[in-house]
Amino acid sequence: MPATPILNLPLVLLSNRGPVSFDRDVSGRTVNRGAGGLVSALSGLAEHLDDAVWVCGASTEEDAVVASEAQGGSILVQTSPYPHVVEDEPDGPSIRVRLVTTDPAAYADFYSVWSNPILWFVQHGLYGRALSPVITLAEHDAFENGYAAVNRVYADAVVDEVRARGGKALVLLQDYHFYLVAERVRELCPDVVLTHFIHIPWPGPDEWRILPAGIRERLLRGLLGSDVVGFHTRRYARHFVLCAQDLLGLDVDLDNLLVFVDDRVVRARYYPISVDTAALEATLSTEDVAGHVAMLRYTFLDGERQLILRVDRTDPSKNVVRGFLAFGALLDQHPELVGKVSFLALLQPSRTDVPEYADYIALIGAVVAEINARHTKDGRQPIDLRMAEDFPLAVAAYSICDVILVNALADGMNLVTKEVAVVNRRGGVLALSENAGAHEELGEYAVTLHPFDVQQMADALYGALTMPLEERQRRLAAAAEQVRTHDVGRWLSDQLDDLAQLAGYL
Ligand code: GDG
Repeated sequence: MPATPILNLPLVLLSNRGPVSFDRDVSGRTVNRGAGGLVSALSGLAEHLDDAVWVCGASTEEDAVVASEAQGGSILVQTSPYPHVVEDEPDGPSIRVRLVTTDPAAYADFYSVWSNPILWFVQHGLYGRALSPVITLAEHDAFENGYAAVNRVYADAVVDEVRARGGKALVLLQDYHFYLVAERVRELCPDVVLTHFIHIPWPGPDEWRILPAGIRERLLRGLLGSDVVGFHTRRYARHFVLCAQDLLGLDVDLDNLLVFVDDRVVRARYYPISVDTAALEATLSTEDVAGHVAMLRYTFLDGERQLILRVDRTDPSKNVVRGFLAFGALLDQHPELVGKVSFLALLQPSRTDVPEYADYIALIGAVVAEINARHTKDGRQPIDLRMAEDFPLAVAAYSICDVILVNALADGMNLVTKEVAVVNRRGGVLALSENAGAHEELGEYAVTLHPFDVQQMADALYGALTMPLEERQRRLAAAAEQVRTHDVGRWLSDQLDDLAQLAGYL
């Protein structure tokens, strides 16, 4: 939990998805708590403070109704024992939430033109460059009237909340949707302490040159409105400082990760995000998970058989197709493994409105069908591909796999790797891309993958499957220890300690 002195400052959080969202069923309005370690860590922090508000996008129709009822203000949500809105004094942990609505056309340009396709693709190095991206007047307009306009609306909501607290607050901004917010908040509220944490990779200056100079400079200037820009790894933080030097011509101190802008110093820092280990262990011990474990063991692990697992969104950055090609090569080159090793892929369809993502799902299906046709033995197909959202099933599979395959082309951190390290009970091997942020922390316990080299990945999978059990267990225990001592609470408290120092509270 946070360093106590920072608690003297009110807190304003901003993220695209918030801690709760509203829906409607036959019984009336329902409140759902947001899932995931980030939401629980930040909610945990906000619930402990006297004065905190979470600004986020209205993501459902009912959210928009709630926002309009609140007339642009915030609502108070008591989060335990079940989430519900309260009018005055809560009798349990609570959090203030301000749901922001924006013009639907502007939001579409912000989200489905700039944030998800363009920024995500630039930052994960997904563009082939020969033919994409093509930046036309439509993209320029979408930047101005979508990304920049929506950022202004969110920044103004944050400014409103800061001013309501006397103009001095700790402001925590999250992710690539809001690169222009910090600059505007600082301009209007010069006494804030501002940090912006970025959950995805930050590439070097040459990748950013894909974007027009005027746009990339605005994005960087926007971020430099922060006091601290936080990343998962030292590599991304260095890239950010290099971008400030190379693309904006600013003075920097690369060793200490500092950028000198106007009369201020902006710090690039790295705080590797992590998982809520206690919550994960609790999920592991539920009956739901136990039922899945029994079924998975029965299906995949009778006798001497082994299981390779992957759990990912169907995002091209996760490199699912090359992962299957590597598995196909493994079976081609080691026919003795056919019938003995299965590959379970639990994939969650993602961003299917983006053409590249829809095409990618089709390609995954075709590659799996081809490998299964080539290597089916005794009626058993080597790859079991399941497209579904089922977190308990994922946790069950984490606990009994022999190898977790994480071969992302680029991945900010990759929480799946950390989750497997904590809950696996079978000496599971982490087969981990050198381009996943998690590799900086866990690479020494993993089998390293080169995500473009299918042959190297096939060899690495073979090495993982044939590694002596003792060695597997030794590596897994060390990885689990690293994650347990650096869980999501640590991610947050390290940031708050730094900010407390900056604000002169320690
Ligand atoms: C972004 C960055 C960074 C799995 N199956 C289901 C499900 N999961 C959970 C996993 C894990 C999470 O979803 C996925 O997290 P990742 O970190 O692997 O990947 P991204 O979604 O791309 O996350 C990433 C992260 O932000 C945090 O900063 O690590 O690099 O790209 O926790 O166990 N969740 C649900 N249903 C499932 O079926 N709801």
